[in-house]
Amino acid sequence: MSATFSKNDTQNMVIALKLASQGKYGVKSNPMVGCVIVKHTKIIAKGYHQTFGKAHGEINALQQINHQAQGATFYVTLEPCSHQGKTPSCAQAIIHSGVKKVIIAMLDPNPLVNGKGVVMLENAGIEVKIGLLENDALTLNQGFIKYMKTNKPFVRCKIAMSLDGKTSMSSGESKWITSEVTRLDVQKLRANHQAIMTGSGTIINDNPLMTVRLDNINLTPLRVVIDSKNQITNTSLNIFNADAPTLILNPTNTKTLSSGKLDLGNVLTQLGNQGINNVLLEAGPKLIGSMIKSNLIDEFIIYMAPILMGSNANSMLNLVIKNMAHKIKLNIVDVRMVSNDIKITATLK
Ligand code: AOF
Ligand code: ZN
Repeated sequence: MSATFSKNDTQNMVIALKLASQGKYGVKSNPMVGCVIVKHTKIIAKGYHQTFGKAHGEINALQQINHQAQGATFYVTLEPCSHQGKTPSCAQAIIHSGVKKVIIAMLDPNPLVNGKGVVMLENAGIEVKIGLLENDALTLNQGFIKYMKTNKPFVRCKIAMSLDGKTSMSSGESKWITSEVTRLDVQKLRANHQAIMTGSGTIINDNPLMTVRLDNINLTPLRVVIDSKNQITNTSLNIFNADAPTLILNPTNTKTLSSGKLDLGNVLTQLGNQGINNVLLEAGPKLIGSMIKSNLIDEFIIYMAPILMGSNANSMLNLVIKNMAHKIKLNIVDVRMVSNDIKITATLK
């Protein structure tokens, strides 16, 4: 039977989730985790995981009350860790603080923890309830969860297109399809990813920077270029500037091959092994086609501008689909306006 929660419980977990999201620019491959400690219906401490390798959310909250939480209820967005990692076990710290009850949004998919944190708490006589606002917690840490379950990062594919589904003119020209406001939205999207991935075609045609350029935010996601034909030779291209690190993957410099060709699944596993949990794919129709074919895209963000680009223009996808039986089905999960453009969030069915 699933646990039941009060309105107060929900309110406290909403606060914990909001706190967690404040860690988004600092936690890198770790999960965002937030928590609140409540005594006699009053919040006595709040915390979140701020920086990769530093104190977990639970410890940041416990520190505020000198690790004294006798009889309190602890709300946390992820199961407290049972293991000694870069930092000591949070479940242990919670037990020592005298907490009476722990309410958890979701279990930790990390095999080092997965359920063991709950067992530790319960063995110490603490009441544990799991599953409050679980879907929100799952959405918050999509990248961390995907990596823990598959060793591959979560891949979000961003596309800017016209209302007739075109992404560039036949000459390659594509500046600009969407509005300036939308382009700022894309900058914010980049800031939420650890890597920005593209293909050699986009690099050669557009010479993009592929960096995050937002006021007061200093983030340098890894620029990853899939260069399956060794075409990137010009070292004065913008991606080679000092603003962010760049990784060019071609058949001569990588171990991610299968039968002599770059294997995109292996590329993602390699990125996952480097501590990258989420990737923003900003590529042309060829690479998007290959990524779809290999079933490597988790989510699309499509910005659709109120323009028509005509029949000579290139479409978002270079992938031949012969008949309707083979059409690729998507689930639209969100639609909203960004200035005059439509922003569609969709997942593969
Ligand atoms: C976090 N922050 O607030 C919580 C985490 O390498 P460590 O010692 O930092 O441990 C990382 C693991 O700890 C992480 O993969 C997750 O399973 C668990 N919980 N991690 O970074 C937190 N509560
Ligand atoms: Zn922990």
